[in-house]
Amino acid sequence: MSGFKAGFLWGGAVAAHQLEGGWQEGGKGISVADVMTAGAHGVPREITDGVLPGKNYPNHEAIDFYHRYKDDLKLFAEMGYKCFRTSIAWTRIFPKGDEHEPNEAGLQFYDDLFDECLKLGIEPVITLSHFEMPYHLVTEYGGWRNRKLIDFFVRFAQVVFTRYQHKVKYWMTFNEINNQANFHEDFAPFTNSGLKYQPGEDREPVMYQAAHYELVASALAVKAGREINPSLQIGCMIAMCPIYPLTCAPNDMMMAMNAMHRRYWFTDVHVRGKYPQHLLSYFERRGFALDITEEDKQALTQGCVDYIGFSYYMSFATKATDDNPQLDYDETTSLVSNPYVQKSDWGWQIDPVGLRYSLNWFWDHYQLPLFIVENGFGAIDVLESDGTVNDQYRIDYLAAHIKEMKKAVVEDGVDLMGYTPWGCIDLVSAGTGEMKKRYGFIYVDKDNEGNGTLARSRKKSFNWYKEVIASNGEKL
Ligand code: P53
Repeated sequence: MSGFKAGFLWGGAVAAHQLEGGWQEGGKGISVADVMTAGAHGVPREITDGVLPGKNYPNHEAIDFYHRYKDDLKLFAEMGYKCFRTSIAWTRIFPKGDEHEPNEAGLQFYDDLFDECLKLGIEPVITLSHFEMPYHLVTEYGGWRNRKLIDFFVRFAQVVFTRYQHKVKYWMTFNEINNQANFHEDFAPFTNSGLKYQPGEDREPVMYQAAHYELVASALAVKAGREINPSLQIGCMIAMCPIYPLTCAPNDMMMAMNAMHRRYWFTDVHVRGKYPQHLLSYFERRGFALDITEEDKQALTQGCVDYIGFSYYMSFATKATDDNPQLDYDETTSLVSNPYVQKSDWGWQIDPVGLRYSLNWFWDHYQLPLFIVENGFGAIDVLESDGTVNDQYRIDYLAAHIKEMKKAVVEDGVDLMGYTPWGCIDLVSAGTGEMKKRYGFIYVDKDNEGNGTLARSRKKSFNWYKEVIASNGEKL
């Protein structure tokens, strides 16, 4: 008896913009992912003003899943997937985002994709907005700084809930909505919310305003989804990097608590339908006058999520410093390296125990079913001349995390719905735009410059994960 419940959702996760390609096919509009170039570890992706000639935009072709999904899904079925998490590219359904009528070719593509999944016994798990909002909403409306986006998003949600209600049961609204707590860098505000800042602009209140509109949009979407079909399960999606105090000095502990407040209040609003008092007090202290209406507050209480989906890759650590007497957390300056854990080649701290801690943290706070919808190891893989990839390091990473996940379920009693490792087939990295940062059980022949045959091959981890699923997590 492994402790994972019957029907545990073993599977894999991806996002439309990172694997589909076909960026101009079937009437698709330009998304924010289509104007981001390839970067590298320490080299940010460039956000260009529209699509410019001569630049490398890795998401335009990605791994061509748009044309190859039938074969790729067969490989997922071979591993025994019970579910497959992907997103619906908003720009396939509403190419510009502000149209009144959806694009039928885009809707048909996802009908075909979901039918194919279901034929193979794989349940689709769908994110509505995964770093791929229409670029037109950025240029015309300023992204989520504009309240009008609430209506556009809710319309999109209603269209897809209605269309796919009998094919898709599990949904999430905004992917990693809390990444934008890191608002000093350009990446998270742009990918989460389509925010481009003016030089010298006070970024923080703009981020809170955008997040507020998203949370209202999420709540209205949840409410609409329930009215369309009460059997839909609609969750939120949080990027969980638990923040530890570097030492047991009391102020380090307080600093870590404040940091957790600053990164995870989004979950409070999604789950409880209202803002935590610590954040309202913070707005007051900082003098942030946000547009939060009585109607918004009402909407938030009516659209609480059914479950918490979250990603887990790493933990963070922080410490108090003398120049920060109020112990305010700033994600670009407050993090320190944890001497007790190793790091990946991209500097991500590897901490399997942190997953058990995170599961317990969510469960203690919210008592809602949890779903680990991303976890994985971005690494450089070598394709041997015989076509194999010996990714033992990936197996080690995932096995260590699954062991901790099992302890959280069996020993700690956490209610866990499923586990979908990230990038179950190699795809374009969100953070860097690289192909070289690989997560998959399936190798895709393509490099950072876009060269390669796009051929797929099974890595060593492919057969390993197949056994994990077949044994319901017993054989690690
Ligand atoms: P990449 C930062 C921190 C944690 C998760 O990331 C993150 C990010 C953004 O880079 O993103 C999630 O590709 C995201 C996926 C993404 C995956 O983690 O930068 O939901 O779209 O690909 C891995 O290595």
